[in-house]
Amino acid sequence: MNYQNSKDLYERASKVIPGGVNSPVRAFNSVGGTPIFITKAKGAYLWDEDGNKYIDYISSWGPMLLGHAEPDVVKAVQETAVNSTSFGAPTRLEVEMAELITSSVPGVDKVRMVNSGTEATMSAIRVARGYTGKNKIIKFKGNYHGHGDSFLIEAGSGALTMGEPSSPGVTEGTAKDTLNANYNDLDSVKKLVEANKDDMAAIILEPIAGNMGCIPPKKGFLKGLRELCDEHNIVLIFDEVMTGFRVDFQGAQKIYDVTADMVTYGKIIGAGLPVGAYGGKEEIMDYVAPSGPVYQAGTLSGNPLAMAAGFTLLKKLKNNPQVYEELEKKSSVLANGIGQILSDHDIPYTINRVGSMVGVFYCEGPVETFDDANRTDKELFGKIFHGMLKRGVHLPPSPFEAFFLSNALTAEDISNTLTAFEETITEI
Ligand code: KE4
Repeated sequence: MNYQNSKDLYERASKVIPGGVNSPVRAFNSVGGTPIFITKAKGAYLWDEDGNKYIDYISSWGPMLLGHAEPDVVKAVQETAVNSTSFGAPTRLEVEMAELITSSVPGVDKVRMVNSGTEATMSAIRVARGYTGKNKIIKFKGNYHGHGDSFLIEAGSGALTMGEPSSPGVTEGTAKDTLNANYNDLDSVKKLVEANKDDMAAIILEPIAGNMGCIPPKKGFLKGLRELCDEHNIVLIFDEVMTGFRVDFQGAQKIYDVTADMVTYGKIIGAGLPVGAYGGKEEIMDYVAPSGPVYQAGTLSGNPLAMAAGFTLLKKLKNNPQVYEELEKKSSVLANGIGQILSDHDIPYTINRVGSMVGVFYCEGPVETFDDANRTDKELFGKIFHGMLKRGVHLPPSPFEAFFLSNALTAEDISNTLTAFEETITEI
């Protein structure tokens, strides 16, 4: 494979963009080499600046559940754009989008649209603090909730691979109100709550962790958090930016039958356009300006293009529930195939999967916490990443990301992926 045009572009980019990318994980820092610059994508495929074609397992980090350039989504954006791209005034589609979300997922009586997952989570904890009058929040080591100051304390995803347990620029004042517990370890949460119970505003987590690879909640973990929050008047926030509408149309709340007090969304609800959202019980959401005192705003929140794209995708998912069964089958074939190849080559591995979120760890299992995930063989991950890339398969460029499958993948794509994986492992 020739990557020359990507290399040239990366050199130019590095002169005018920090690290040459607009989001750190795209820089290939944890796998080495030069990031691939994409020119177009269709269905399950990406094409780069050198004309190379790839089977895509990033799906734009989640949004492309039905594949890239989904015709109805593209048509909705085109038809909306001709009537202007933003008004700064309320529109019908924002009402329909909010009605669709609140009627589809548990526990969300009202929802506010924002422009990213980060905005959604930042806003959700501000509302939880305003509603409870308390300051402290608990997050979990290895969970990532975007780049809001309160979360860059031993965050997962990009911040994790940067090797910095917390980012410079986060003040002591901010950091002191964020407490870190261990994922899947209820006792670690109970200890923090006991020590801070008069000042504990919220517990926020990824109900299925996707930013330290894929790590599902252990049996009883989510239910235990729910009970702890009920006992101490703490707002339970499920960050479903990644899992929302991916693992089930009703998200992780449905799968684990635990209803949070607030839920955050992103990615799929924008179908690749900048959209985030946070919602929850009416009594909490009515604290949000202008109905309540907690301020949050956004020039482009509920933007017509983003609503057109997201609403179209969510309607398609609502009307075609078989998508989730099809994704389940494809994901299972992929995960089992990868496991078989690693087993045949006596390579220690653990594969965690929830629906179309797949985590491959190159270490013995179980992988249930951040420390477990951190045992993965990162050097081997990098070799496999590049072995697959040169064979036309673009995996997420970080051992702390999950694979994101789209339903545009065919059985042949999965088979070709497994052939590339077998060749890669044999070559290493
Ligand atoms: P954004 O601000 O990137 O839209 O969303 C932040 C966010 C919040 N919560 C969860 C559970 C998330 O996974 C994310 C963002 N996910 C990463 C991928 N793991 C985005 C990729 C990137 O940073 O470029």
